[in-house]
Amino acid sequence: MVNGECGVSMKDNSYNFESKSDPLSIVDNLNVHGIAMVRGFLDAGITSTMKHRVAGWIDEDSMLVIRSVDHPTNPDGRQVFVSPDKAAENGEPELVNIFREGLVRSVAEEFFSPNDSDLNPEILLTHLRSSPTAILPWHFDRMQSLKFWVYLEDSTKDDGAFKCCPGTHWEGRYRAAYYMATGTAVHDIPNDVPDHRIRNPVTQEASAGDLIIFDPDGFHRGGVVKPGHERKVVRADTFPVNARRYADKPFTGGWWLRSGLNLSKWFKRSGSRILGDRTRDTAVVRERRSSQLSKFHSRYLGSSSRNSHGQFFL
Ligand SMILES: O=C(O)CCC(=O)C(=O)O
Ligand SMILES: [Fe+2]
Repeated sequence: MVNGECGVSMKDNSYNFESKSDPLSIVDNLNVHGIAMVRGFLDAGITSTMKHRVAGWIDEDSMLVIRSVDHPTNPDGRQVFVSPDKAAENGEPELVNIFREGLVRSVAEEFFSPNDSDLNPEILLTHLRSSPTAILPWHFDRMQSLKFWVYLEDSTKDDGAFKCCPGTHWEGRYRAAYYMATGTAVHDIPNDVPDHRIRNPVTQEASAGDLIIFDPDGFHRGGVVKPGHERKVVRADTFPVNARRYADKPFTGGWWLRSGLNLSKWFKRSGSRILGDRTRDTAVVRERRSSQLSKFHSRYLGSSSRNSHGQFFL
């Protein structure tokens, strides 16, 4: 690749994911870096309307809240899922206009084409507060998606701005695919990447109204929200239709891959590189808190047949 092409400067190892408000330029950045950034996606007026709306919706009593979820590492944080369609029926069309129409719709279509995707059926409103630990360890997501984030407030390093390692989405993809093909359930994919494996991380500071689009197959995490700081993001996750979820329904492809009939499960050593103790893969399955586990079991593995996208382990 020629120096400087695709926004990469080999000299100072900095990256530029900024994209024009154009689906093809965004998808090009996603393909190369796993992340794209559209500055000034929302104008000041809409950003301020959104801030006002979110302050109302994030309240548990709001009719639009589908469920609230504990944040795994930000104990004082608040996260609720809302339905954009219900909000529109309620005379509040902004979430639909932003996340289910226009640029976001075209990017999702262009990214997954010719496959169909389920475009942001639920929107996650997040308000994270100061905490001594980072917002999640370095990881890639177990379940495949494409994520759209809009910042409601300027977000700097001290506010815990999003971090990622550009280009690692290809590594995450093939890691996930290897585990799934050799009989591991999606919720058991070892996806937490130890810090010493992290190279060239980028902290993506952003202003209110900026849009970040990222492919969570890439290594990512949030920063540390410093005392006196907070982070407010609206996030929307798009899933390719028919992608494997955490739980496999009986007789689906994933269910057969997990069964004893999958020969790759027994012969995976022949399908992988031979490594020594000092060079082996040290990615891990994140330790699950018991409260998360019981929610997880009732939601994904229990009797409930609801095919939800909610996540307790990212
Ligand atoms: O909140 C963050 O900074 C990271 C969130 C994350 O891991 C995700 O959306 O997949
Ligand atoms: Fe994640």
